[in-house]
Formats: sequence, structure tokens, C-alpha cells
Amino acid sequence: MQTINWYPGHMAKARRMLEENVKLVDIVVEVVDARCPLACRNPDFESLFKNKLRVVFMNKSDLSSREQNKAWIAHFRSLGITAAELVSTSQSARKTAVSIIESAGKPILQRYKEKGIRKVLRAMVIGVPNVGKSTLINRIAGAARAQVGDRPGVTKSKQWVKVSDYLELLDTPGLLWGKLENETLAKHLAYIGSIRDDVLDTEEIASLLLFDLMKLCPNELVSRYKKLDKDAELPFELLEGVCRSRGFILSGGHLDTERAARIVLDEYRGGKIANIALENPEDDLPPADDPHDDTQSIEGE
Ligand SMILES: Nc1nc2c(ncn2[C@@H]2O[C@H](COP(=O)(O)OP(=O)(O)O)[C@@H](O)[C@H]2O)c(=O)[nH]1
Ligand SMILES: [Mg+2]
Repeated sequence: MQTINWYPGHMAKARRMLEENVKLVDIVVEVVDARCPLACRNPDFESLFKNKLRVVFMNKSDLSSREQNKAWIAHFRSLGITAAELVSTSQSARKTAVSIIESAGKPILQRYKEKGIRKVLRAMVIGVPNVGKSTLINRIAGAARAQVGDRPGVTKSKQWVKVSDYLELLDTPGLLWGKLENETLAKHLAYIGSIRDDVLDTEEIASLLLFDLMKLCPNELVSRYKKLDKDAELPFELLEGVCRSRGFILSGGHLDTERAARIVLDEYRGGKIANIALENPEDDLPPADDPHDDTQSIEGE
């Protein structure tokens, strides 16, 4: 895959803000895309959020399969991490999310109670771009998006939303940067829209996506784009097949692969192709990279 540019300025700022905000909360709510939880979880998490209670929401679980969601949740639980499926666009998202966050935070409340202190849990939502952070915050905050009030040491720009008697939520998400050293994981981030398309070669990414999907779910793929060759040897041939299926043909008979690439990425991100995850806990995916090396990280929002 071509080298992806990154923006040190933005990325450094996002990181500073995140580090500052993390100090203010008891619970870090990690939102990951259920289709690629590994790619979404930055190894920097470990150093940034140690000593914080963490809850993982496998969001967009409607775009993956039930069995894969279950396997991932079992995997997280085996690591001692509270994890749950979520569809943050659904009506029930608020209730589900709040009850999971509150029950995860119960031991903290209990400890304070024993000391005679009435404590309100404070939480923040974090994640890479496009996983559904804002959707979740809007769901939880809803109409009651009122400012809870200034607190010592909290700048005016930070707003706390009172969610319940026990829980307040920071109304801005913490933005995480993807780690792009690992090609497979970087590809997954590109597929789900976590890396800005304007720094990517979209035709290359869409071709690779089609090629990967052809291995994972050939029947669904061919039923959507009829003229795909299941035995194509090169990713780009599949993108050309999409052009033929959809009639994306320019004057002179040239195939409009640019248009096909945009359509494929849009349809995949919108969950129109298949409900399947790109990653499984038992996959032999390469280990997380060196958390101290930021040189290829990207801030993509
Ligand atoms: N299918 C599906 N789409 C979702 C879900 N949550 C968010 N989205 C969509 O994903 C896109 C990105 O969401 P957004 O909240 O802006 O992500 P953010 O960049 O992490 O803040 C939007 O088009 C949402 O409507 C979900 O659970 N399922
Ligand atoms: Mg957002």
C-alpha cells in the first residue's frame, strides 16, 4: 500500500487534548468498529489509559455477524475488559450504553461510598475517526445536553452532560490516531473510513477491499456486483468488474474506476455489501507495533 501522509500538528494536538481530558475522568469508553476491533485499538491505549477503568463498545455491530461479535466479546472478557455490542444509531443505544457504563463503574462508587463520599462517575468517549463516537455521545446526551457547570481545573470549553445521578459524560470525544505500520490493520482502517480518503489512493483501497471481501464473502459480493470474476488474480480487476456491473463506462469505452471506488467504499461503509467482520480474535494478525514510535501515525478527522 502506498505510504500514507500524516499530519504531525493535528496529531500532536489531538494527543495533548486527549491526555488532558483523560485526567478528568474515571471511565474511558472505547468505541471500536465491530468489523475490525484490533485495527481500532491503538497500542498507545495501554500507556495513555493505564489505571483507568475501560469499557469497550463494539459499535456498528449491525454490520458484523452475530457469531463474530460474540467471539470478540468473549475475547475481550478473557482479557478482563468489559465489552459489549452496540448499535449507536439505534433507539436503545442510550439505555444499553448507560447501563453498561454504570455497572462497570459500580466498584468505584462503592469505594467512595465506604469513605462516606457521594461520587458521580465521569466518563469520556474515545476512538479512531468514524467509529460512531459522536453518534453515541448524541444518543446518550440527547436533549439534556445542558452544561453541568464549570469545575475547578476544567476549562470553559469542556462541557459535562449529566446522564444520571451517577454519571456525567464529557461531550467531546477523544480522537485517537490509527497505527499504520501494520499493513493489514492500516488497510482495515482505510476500509472503514478512519483514514481520510483524500490522503489515500481510493482506487487502490477499494480494489484491496473487494479482493479481501472476495475471500470472506464471495457470494454476497457477486450478488451485489454481478460481473465480478471470483477467480480474479489482481485486486484492480475486481474494481473494473464493478464498473462493468454498474455501467460506469466513460466515452471511448474507458472504465470509470474512480467512480466505482467511491461507490464500493460508500456501500461497504454503509453496510450494504455483507455483515461480516474483517478480523477475528483467532486470526494470526501481527502483534501491535512499538507504542513509542509515532512516526507513521495519522490524525484523520
Ligand atoms: N450501521 C451503523 N452505522 C453507525 C453506527 N454508529 C454510527 N454509525 C454511522 O457511522 C458514521 C460515523 O459516525 P460518527 O458518530 O460521526 O463517528 P465519529 O467520527 O467516531 O464521531 C455515521 O454515518 C453514523 O451514522 C452503528 O452502530 N451502526
Ligand atoms: Mg465525531
